[in-house]
Amino acid sequence: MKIKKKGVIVAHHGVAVDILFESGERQMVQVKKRSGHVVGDDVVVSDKLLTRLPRRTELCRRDSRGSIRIVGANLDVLGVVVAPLPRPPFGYIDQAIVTARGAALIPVLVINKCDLEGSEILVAELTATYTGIMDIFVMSAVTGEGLAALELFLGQEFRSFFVGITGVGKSSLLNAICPTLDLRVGELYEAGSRGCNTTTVSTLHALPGGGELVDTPGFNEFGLVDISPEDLAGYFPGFESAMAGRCRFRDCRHRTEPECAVAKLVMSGKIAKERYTTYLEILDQLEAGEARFKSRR
Ligand SMILES: Nc1nc2c(ncn2[C@@H]2O[C@H](COP(=O)(O)OP(=O)(O)OP(=O)(O)O)[C@@H](O)[C@H]2O)c(=O)[nH]1
Ligand SMILES: [Mg+2]
Repeated sequence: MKIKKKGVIVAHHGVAVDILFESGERQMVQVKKRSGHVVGDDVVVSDKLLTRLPRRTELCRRDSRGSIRIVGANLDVLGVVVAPLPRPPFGYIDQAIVTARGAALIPVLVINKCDLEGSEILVAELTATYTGIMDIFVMSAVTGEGLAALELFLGQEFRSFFVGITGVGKSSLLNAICPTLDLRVGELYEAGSRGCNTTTVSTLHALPGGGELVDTPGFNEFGLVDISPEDLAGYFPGFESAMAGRCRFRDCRHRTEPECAVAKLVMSGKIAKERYTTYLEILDQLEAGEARFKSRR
């Protein structure tokens, strides 16, 4: 009888996946180039034949070419890592939060490099916008400031996934939490530098204080997948209070439609004007993507 072993994919190297079995043993198993397996996938291996088990959650994004990429499976938390340098592109944090909520993951914001001069400005900006919307961790992978609070949070048996543009310090943070890992980190970031990816493969690691964390290659685009323009407001950070209210039209996109619950809250100041403006810009992008998709069919 063939022996079946259950494990989890801890890294994907194109034509092979690295599997950690329940016994603690590890094995590389060959897979087809576009097998569709991702880090976090539960698998059963029998005689080098790999079967993927159903996913509990799935994190996807749309890249700059418009293609959908599944980036992780069976996750609980999406940690959006930002830094004063390099700064997050416009809409990045909001798109990440919308994606996390759409995929039933808990979003958290990690503001790294708080040791850098001038970082207070970014911290003040982001805490003003996102306090009450998600947990915010202000920290430095270099000095260790704020690390204990993040470790405590991640240690709740969560499987967490860090995203953020290249150079914000995702691998440095994981190294600070697990000093034995020694992941490769990039050169010191300088303003205006091209910012090539240092991390090229997503890898899953067990943390000493409990929980697991996936380090990922930085990506600049966090295009939304499976979120329709009508659904966007329901996931949009800062619009939580509007969701109890009802718009006149069920497919209201909250632009200029009459009797719109979101517009009323913007008028009364319960939704910040800046939040509403950002929502409209992301809605524009989503509608443009929808139009492109329709014209291709
Ligand atoms: N001052 C300061 N520098 C940091 C901190 N964290 C990381 N860095 C530096 O930022 C640069 C990039 O760090 P990485 O950890 O490689 O960044 P990354 O997000 O993993 O980048 P990719 O793998 O390319 O996506 C390195 O030179 C780090 O030393 C921090 O808290 N403070
Ligand atoms: Mg890295």
